[in-house]
Amino acid sequence: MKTEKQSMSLQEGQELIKEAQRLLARQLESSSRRRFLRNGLTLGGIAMLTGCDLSDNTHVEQALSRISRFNDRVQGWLFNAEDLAPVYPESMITRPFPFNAFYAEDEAPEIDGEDYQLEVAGLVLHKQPWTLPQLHKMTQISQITRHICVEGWSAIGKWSGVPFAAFLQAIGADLQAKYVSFKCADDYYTSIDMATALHPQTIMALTYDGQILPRKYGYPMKLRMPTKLGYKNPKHIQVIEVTNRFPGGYWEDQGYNWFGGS
Ligand SMILES: Nc1nc2c(c(=O)[nH]1)N[C@H]1C(S)=C(S)[C@@H](COP(=O)(O)O)O[C@H]1N2
Ligand SMILES: [Mo]
Repeated sequence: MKTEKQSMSLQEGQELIKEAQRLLARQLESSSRRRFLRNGLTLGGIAMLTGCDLSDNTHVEQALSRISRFNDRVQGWLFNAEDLAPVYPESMITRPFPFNAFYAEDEAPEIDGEDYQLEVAGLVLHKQPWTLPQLHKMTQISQITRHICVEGWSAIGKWSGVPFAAFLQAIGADLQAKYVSFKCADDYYTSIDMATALHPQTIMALTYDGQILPRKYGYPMKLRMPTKLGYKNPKHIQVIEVTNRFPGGYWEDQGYNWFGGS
């Protein structure tokens, strides 16, 4: 029996693929991933991956979001916990380092460091909140890495803080869990895969360029991950949760690719 999908003309099919590729190109910012999809996708491939009818726009959107989740899995497989992001000399630090958020710089949250309590939740043994002095007492590391924003700029900066793997150990996190999610003092939230959480260059940054993390860059604490794009690096973190339930994110829920590797 002839289904509607099979009766789509070759030209319609090609149009659909072009539309899919345009949407994907917008959605997936990493050029290597884009190449993988550009070369790898055919209409049959899309239908097979998603198991869904591609004859209207809603279905295309749904298919694309499922492809993006498929792409998350591919990025997860390709991610090597031992591969380090490039590091740079002090002389290459970008000054001034750009500010970015979904609001203007003077609207950045104002957080009182004395009252600050970092909540930990989910699959962790020790749920006591953390104060700022407690975080500063832990062993700190420093790194100069490149931050890449999908809005078309990148900049080299120097952050120091607590290796996130050490913090996860300290709170007795279930390191087999799939996700770590972050809620911030603004409306922003995000989540990452456990492999990236445990990556040696993933740090809870408490300083920027030798100074206490300035308000605009995420005071009192941000997660700095040179292996992820800018929009996945949460500033002003208030709650950290270890979970197996997919948490999504502020930009990710609007179509940005969830894995967001750089
Ligand atoms: N809490 C919070 N974190 C955030 C954002 C935000 O709007 N709110 N924007 C993200 C984006 S898109 C970028 S590029 C970086 C910018 O960080 P910077 O101001 O330190 O350069 O923060 C990321 N983390
Ligand atoms: Mo960004």
